[in-house]
Amino acid sequence: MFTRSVAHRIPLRAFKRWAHTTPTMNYRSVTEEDVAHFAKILAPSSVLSTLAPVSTPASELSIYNNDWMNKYHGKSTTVLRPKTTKEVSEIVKWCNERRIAIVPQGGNTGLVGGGVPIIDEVILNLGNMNKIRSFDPVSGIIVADSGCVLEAMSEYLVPHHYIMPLDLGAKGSCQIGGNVSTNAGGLRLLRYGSLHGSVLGLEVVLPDGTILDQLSTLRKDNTGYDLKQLFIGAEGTLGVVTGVSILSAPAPNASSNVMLALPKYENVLPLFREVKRQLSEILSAFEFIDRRAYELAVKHGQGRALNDEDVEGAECFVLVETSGGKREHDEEKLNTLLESLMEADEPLINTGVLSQSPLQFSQLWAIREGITEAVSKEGKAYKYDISIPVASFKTVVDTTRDHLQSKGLLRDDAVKHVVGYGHVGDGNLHLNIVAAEYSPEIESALEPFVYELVQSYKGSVSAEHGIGVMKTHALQYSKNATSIDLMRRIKTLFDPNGIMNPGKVLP
Ligand code: FAD
Ligand code: 2HG
Ligand code: ZN
Repeated sequence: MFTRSVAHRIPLRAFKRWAHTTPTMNYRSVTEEDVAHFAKILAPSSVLSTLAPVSTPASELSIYNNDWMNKYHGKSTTVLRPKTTKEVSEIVKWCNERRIAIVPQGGNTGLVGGGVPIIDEVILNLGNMNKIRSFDPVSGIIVADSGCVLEAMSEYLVPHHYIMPLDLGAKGSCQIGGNVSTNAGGLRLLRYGSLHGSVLGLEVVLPDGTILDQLSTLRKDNTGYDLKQLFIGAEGTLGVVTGVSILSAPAPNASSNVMLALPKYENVLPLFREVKRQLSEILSAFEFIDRRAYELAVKHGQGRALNDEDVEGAECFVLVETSGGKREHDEEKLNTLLESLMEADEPLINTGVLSQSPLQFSQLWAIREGITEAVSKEGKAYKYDISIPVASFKTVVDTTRDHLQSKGLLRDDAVKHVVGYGHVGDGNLHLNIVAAEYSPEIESALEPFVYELVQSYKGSVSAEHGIGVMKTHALQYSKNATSIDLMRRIKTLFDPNGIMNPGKVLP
């Protein structure tokens, strides 16, 4: 059986200030009295605070105050790392009564600044809540603390022949509670669907400290409103997810992948159609990488470069994965597909590099999964995670590049690259603008330009990463006023004091 190789652990980058105007918020800062209280209800190792009586050095808080891209920075004095749901409840109740704002934080791999404070909110990091609570090998339902790291859950399932229904490049650090709270998509959505389908139940601490126990393990439950759905993708604005019940999937007996090199972007859609038609039930991923994104991945050592002759003349690449029940059957289907693609009168592909071993399988995946890391090694990334018609992926990348060129910003000391990659099967493009530095000039050239472009396709300004702090002003491009008003009323209903992750999601 093939298994995906262990993913790279994600280094959290060093602290650096970012000149960003911070809104003023009417919350009370944490005091020494609050810290003394937290120290009474939590184990000593669960309270980090620069304030007395704990007095942690500020440097120890920097990994919690700064996001993965080192783009968003908070100034929290206090990080709490509870071990139980009861502890979370007591913290939240105390904060609510005293109007202290809270940022729930998982693995801090989010790409929209949702998991770090805007000012000095308390950081409630779930990393110490990391136990699998139960697993049923018949149904495949796994119930876990929200702080379980995604990769650890996947490893737990291996001997039981199950896999998690989601997978992403950040698997070594992101937590299931963070995944649920962002409604993370990732590399398996094409096969297993979104978390709105696979999450069966949640345990959530509401903003007044009440524990909402909806940790159901039922596949079917039509008893009124499905409240858990509200927390999936709420980005910590409605409560703190402390437990997750999720349906895992039977592990495939055989997996394979192939990197296809395409002479032109226009071939992606016909190729997708043909691949779906021929592979049908064994197709498990169809990922897009444009030439520049591929080159960045290779430049920064992600995966193993393809041979020059396989890359020559390619405008873009598609990574196809198959997962099925019988190796011979799946290999036959994949080989037939490749032969028919290569032998066509007008071939849609130049070449295909088929993995021949588990190592090669993971090396091909590492090219795709490693682009995010490569981009951040290359420079400072402006990330637009958009849903648009697949046919317009290239136009959007090219139009953005042309726009930056017309502003005179496409140069080594400003915008170095404009790249596109993403999940073709889900209509999700990752448009990344890689700059030498974050600068107001580049940002104002990009926004609202990109959002208007997305709107012109009736697309979504956030396909899978969420709104966080980055896109609160852009929500209006994908949600109408009635929807935003309803969202606000739901927020007020759950969190009348507005303590839960203020400044995120809602404008
Ligand atoms: P955090 O970053 O800690 O938090 C994210 C948001 O969720 C914040 O708003 C936070 O307040 C909230 N939150 C976290 N935990 C809780 C909780 N227990 N209760 C309530 N709210 C909570 N995303 C994708 O969708 N698909 C991808 O393919 C993908 N690939 C990535 C690859 C890399 C290399 C990186 C760095 C990121 C990638 N991401 C991807 C983005 C990110 O990993 C996901 O959004 C992930 O789900 C965040 O999980 P986390 O535990 O790190 O959450
Ligand atoms: C991916 O699909 C992630 O690799 C990250 O969602 C996308 O880096 C990005 O912009
Ligand atoms: Zn993605």
